[in-house]
Amino acid sequence: MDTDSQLQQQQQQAQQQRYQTGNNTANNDQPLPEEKNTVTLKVGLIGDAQVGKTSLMVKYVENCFDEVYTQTLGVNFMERSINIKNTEITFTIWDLGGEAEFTNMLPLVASDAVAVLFMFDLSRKSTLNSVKDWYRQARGFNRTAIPFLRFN
Ligand SMILES: Nc1nc2c(ncn2[C@@H]2O[C@H](COP(=O)(O)OP(=O)(O)OP(=O)(O)O)[C@@H](O)[C@H]2O)c(=O)[nH]1
Ligand SMILES: [Mg+2]
Repeated sequence: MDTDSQLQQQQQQAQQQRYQTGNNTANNDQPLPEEKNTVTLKVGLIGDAQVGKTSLMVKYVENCFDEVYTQTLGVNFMERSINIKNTEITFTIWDLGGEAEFTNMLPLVASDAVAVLFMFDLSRKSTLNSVKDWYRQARGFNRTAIPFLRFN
């Protein structure tokens, strides 16, 4: 047997072995599984007390609603992930208690957020008036977040 034939025979044997062992990736015949992208987006919820910030967050993350009011003392935090095509998007939601005493924690909620929801209660005009002030203060800590106005 000449050298060319020997070489061909060796190649065929190696190929056959790869099929038998299921290892057919040596020559990149099979595509590798696609890597999953992950993105984390921070969203802030800001507005006067009792406008429904925590309720909105809990509804979005746990799909439940509680009629009993529990005041947020400081900052609440929840997260929810969704998949779009090959990307896992995790929303981290930061919810600031609306009483004036918690305003010093506004930087925690506003900084690095990609979006801020300014919320008010349609049945209380004062909560809409406050939005201007919340917006002004939040902008002081974050000039790039996309602002949304939402009422309940
Ligand atoms: N009718 C009605 N009630 C709501 C709605 N959203 C929330 N509530 C009620 O309003 C009250 C206050 O809701 P919260 O979500 O706790 O308000 P919050 O803005 O987080 O209040 P703080 O934590 O004090 O800042 C609760 O009794 C809720 O059940 C809504 O869309 N409609
Ligand atoms: Mg709350």
